[in-house]
Amino acid sequence: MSVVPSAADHQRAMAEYGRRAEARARSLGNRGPIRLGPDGKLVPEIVEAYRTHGFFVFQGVLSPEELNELRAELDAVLDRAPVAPDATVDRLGRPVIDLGIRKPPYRWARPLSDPRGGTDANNGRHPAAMAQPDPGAAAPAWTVELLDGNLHLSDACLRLYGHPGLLAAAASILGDDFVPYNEVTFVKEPGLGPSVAWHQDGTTHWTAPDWDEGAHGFNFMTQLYPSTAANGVWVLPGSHRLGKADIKRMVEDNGGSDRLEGAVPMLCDAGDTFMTNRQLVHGSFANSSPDRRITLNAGFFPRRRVLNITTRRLHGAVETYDAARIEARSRLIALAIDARRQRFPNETPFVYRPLAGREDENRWSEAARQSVLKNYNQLDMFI
Ligand SMILES: O=C(O)CCC(=O)C(=O)O
Repeated sequence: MSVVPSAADHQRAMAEYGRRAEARARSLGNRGPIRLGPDGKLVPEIVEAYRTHGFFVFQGVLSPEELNELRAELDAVLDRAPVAPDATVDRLGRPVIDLGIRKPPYRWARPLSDPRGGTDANNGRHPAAMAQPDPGAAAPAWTVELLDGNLHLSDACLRLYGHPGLLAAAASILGDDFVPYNEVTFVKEPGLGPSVAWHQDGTTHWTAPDWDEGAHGFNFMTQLYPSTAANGVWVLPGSHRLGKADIKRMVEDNGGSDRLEGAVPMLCDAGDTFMTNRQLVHGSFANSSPDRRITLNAGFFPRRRVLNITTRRLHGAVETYDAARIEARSRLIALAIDARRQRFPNETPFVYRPLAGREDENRWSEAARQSVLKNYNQLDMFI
């Protein structure tokens, strides 16, 4: 019978694991500000470091002003969440408001649990369970672990989505005609945040004859608080180039421990953004630490890996993404660029090539909030 560790024991074990890996993480040479060359694309050193390790840490992406706006809006969204999946009040005791959002924006988990590891959930893509420390008697029954649809939940998130440096990075890695995936927020409250068991993202192209290291795109993961070894996402550097990993076997070969050797934590300060290949073996541990993590994910794909591709979603539905679907979803990039232009008029806006010249059709306004933004994530595309 496995013993449930106390949160304090788990925190100690994570601190020791983190100490061993932190120096390696910092020595990889894959961190720095977004640097673009005269062609408006990432300088080759950044592209090379990203290709080698499967992630790059962009430092100083958010100004203090933008960071504060994002924190305040995310707090407001979390304050409005029902306290439990079937609750009618939020954590401030107010009646829950119906936002008219079709896809449920909140996902809950039991504190410090592993909701998916070692189960068949998500087509069994998290094959090994993580340690699930005891959160203690004072912990609430539920904690929000995920927000789905960042752009219609927070205007600050919409503006971040139009960030010229990040969009230039996307164009550099994926081509000018890159297309969107989805936008979700991972919430890891101190002493409560559940784990996300080791996995690789991507469901479609693993066995394609032309599979390559970039076949399933990447996620930007913007951090509203420092990302540490204890609360952050860990990755196996370089694993994005090696195809589908046998994660169950890796954990077995590691003596059954989820603290895989060779993995490193993605470390950064508040306001930094990771660019993380979705094929990397990655995961995060129960957050037994005293430090909160909030990550804003925004994913992007190469167009040729999406256009006219038929794929099965994690929950089983089969979909084909035609050019009209891609264009409708990509309008959110143009809308975000305009929302950002209105808020930060001194910045040079990014030009999203597939919709260049159509800026007037994609102006940000209260009318566009209703007609384009609300429920935009019904059009998310999953490969
Ligand atoms: O943020 C986390 O803890 C997990 C993120 C993750 O697994 C993902 O973005 O695919």
